[in-house]
Order: sequence, then structure tokens, then C-alpha cells
Amino acid sequence: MKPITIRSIELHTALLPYLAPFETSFGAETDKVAVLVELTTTAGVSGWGECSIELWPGYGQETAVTARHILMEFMLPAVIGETIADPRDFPALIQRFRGNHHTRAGLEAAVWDAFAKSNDLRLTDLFSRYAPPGHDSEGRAAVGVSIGIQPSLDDTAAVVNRRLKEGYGRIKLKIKRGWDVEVARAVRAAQPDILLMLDANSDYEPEDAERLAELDQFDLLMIEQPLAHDDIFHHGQLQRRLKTRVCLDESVKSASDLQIALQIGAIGVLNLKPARVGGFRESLEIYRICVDNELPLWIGGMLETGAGRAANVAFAALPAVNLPSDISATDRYFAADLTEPPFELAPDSSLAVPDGYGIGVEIQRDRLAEAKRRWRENKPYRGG
Ligand code: OSB
Ligand code: MG
Repeated sequence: MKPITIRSIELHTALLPYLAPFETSFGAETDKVAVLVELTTTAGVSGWGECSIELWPGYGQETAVTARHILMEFMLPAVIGETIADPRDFPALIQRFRGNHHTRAGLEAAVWDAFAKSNDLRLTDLFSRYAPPGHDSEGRAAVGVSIGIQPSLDDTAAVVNRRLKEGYGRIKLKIKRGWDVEVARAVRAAQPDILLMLDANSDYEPEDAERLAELDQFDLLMIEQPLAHDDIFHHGQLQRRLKTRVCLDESVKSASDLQIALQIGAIGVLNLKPARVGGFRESLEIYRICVDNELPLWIGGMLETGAGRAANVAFAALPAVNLPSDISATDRYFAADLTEPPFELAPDSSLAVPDGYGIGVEIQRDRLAEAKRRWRENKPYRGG
């Protein structure tokens, strides 16, 4: 394949209002903040990546300001002018800077996009080349929808109904202590046959095992990340108490974390967020481990703009991603996304990988300029 040489990189911080606030166990978010990485090669090809972060360091530790700082001060100077013959070699260039997974993943994503475009490939087909033999992209990803904590059980039932009507074939409900058994009971009673799962975003303690075991009666697809964000050990103990499969999200930040979780029986399903593990190279390694261990796998999201979502769809179209991913249609998130064309839900609850090379969606410069203005006006002291 044709190598690429990085000529320049520009950062764009965008603030984009959600259609509705999204509430999890650690609070409500009203806007998406994204740091977009625009990389230009010496051949004039541009690649885009999104640092998947939030306004508030609740899910992960990074914010728009830390992402900009780490990129501007350290990572960009280390990669400008470099030639990349294989996108899997890119992480080595920034390996001496630790942590900051969501930030490095945004930069790496721009490299993958530029590399795919430079070689006339869809990103999904580029991923396939580095997946185990025979793992051709399916060209579409089965998806579900993640529903935030609502003010009441009635509101929850109404949102679930709306999403089912829209065609989503798998429903995930956010839960927290005090908002769990009742909400699961109400939704399951109204919808006995749907694929239903819960996500606690680390709100519980090991001592809550008995309470969590009550959820076994609702025939859940899985329960996601019940215990602390940095805890693998107690998820192993909990899994032995539960019939319901434990899915890890926050706790798996690398391939090594996944090996440990597998070894101690702490995981029944993996939510792989490429950003959380530091990017697509690590994601491909994790994909291989899932294949080797027959571990059910799906791709998670963080309400990304179209740029980040497109790359996740490309990965989620790989065949061993065998449960519905948390990547919904554009109209579930934004009135006007930063990219075109929008992602639309197909009747079988899937999203198609766009036809174009790379991520296959185009950044809309006018909307990006507007979202950058919004960031500057709302957060004037943060630069942008
Ligand atoms: O835990 O999966 C999560 C969004 C922000 C932070 C954490 C999570 C989420 C979601 C959203 O559940 C899924 C999506 O992008 O649609
Ligand atoms: Mg989660």
C-alpha cells in the first residue's frame, strides 16, 4: 500500500447541542464537545479523526482542554513530517506520551482515514486487511440505542416506545443506585420480547451484589460496567453471583486488561470503544483476542459527531462484532451533524457503511465553523 507523509495538522474544537440532554449515573450532558483532528498529507489528502471526550471528566479523565494541550504540546510535534507505511506503526510515534487514550485515538483515527483515502479504500476494508483471515467487512453494522436516565418510569416507557417505533432492535437503559430494578421491571413488563440491557457506568459497589442479582429475573442481554471504572477483580466475583452476563466498558482500557478480565472470569461481553483503548491498532488486537476466546463483542459510543461515528461504524461492520453496537442514527443525536450524509437506520436495525473512501462522510465546513463559534462563545477562557 502507498505510504503517507504528514504535512500538517489542524485542531477544531466544536460544541454541538444534543437534541435532548443525556443523563447517566454521573450527570447530564446537554452538548457534544469534540476535538476534531484534520490531518493533511504531503499529497494533499485530508484525514479526519475525533477525540471522543465530554464536557465533564465523568466517563473518562480527558476533556477538550486536556486533549488540545496534549496534542499541541507533545503529540503533533512528534508526528509532523513523519512517513507512515502501515497505520499500525503510527502509535509507536507517540508511545512515549502516556495515557490520554481518547486524545491519541483521535489523532490515530485521522491517520487511518488519510491512509485509507490515499489507497482508495473504505476504512472498513482497511480494517479488514488487518483482521484475522476471512474477516471481510459486512458493509453494515447492527446497532441499538442507549437511553439516558429519565425523570420517571412513564417517561422511560415513552422513550423506549419511540425508539422501538423508529426501528431500534436493542434497547440499553442507563441505571444507577435507586434507579434500577423498578425501571427494568417496568420496561420488561411492557416489552417482554425485546433485546434489553442495562448500563450502570460504575455506580455500584461490590456490596451491592444482592441488589444487582435481582436484575437476573428480567432476562437481560447483559449488564454493563456495574462496578468501579478501574476495577476488574470485583467484576469477577460479581459475575459468579449473577446469571446475567457482565459486560465491561470502562474497566478495559487495553488488550492486557481484557486478558486479565478473561483469565479471572470477570467478563461475559465486551463493549469496545476504540477511543477508550487508545485507538484502532489496539482495537484490532482486542478484536483478535475476542475471536480467539469467542467473547461476544460490540462497539460502544460516546455520542460522537459524524466524524467519530463513521470510523466506529467502519469497525463495527467487522464480522466478529456480533452484538448490536451503541451507534445510532444521526437523528438520535443532532439536528444538524458536522458531516454528510447522515446515518439512517435500516429496517433491520443496522447502519450502512458509507460508500466513499476512508470514513466515507464529508465534514461540512459551515457547520463546523458555527460549532467552533459556539465553543468559543460558551467557553471563552478555554481557547479553541
Ligand atoms: O457508557 O456507553 C457509555 C455515552 C457517553 C459516555 C458513556 C457512554 C455513553 C453511551 C452512549 O452509552 C452511546 C452512544 O454513543 O449512542
Ligand atoms: Mg457504558
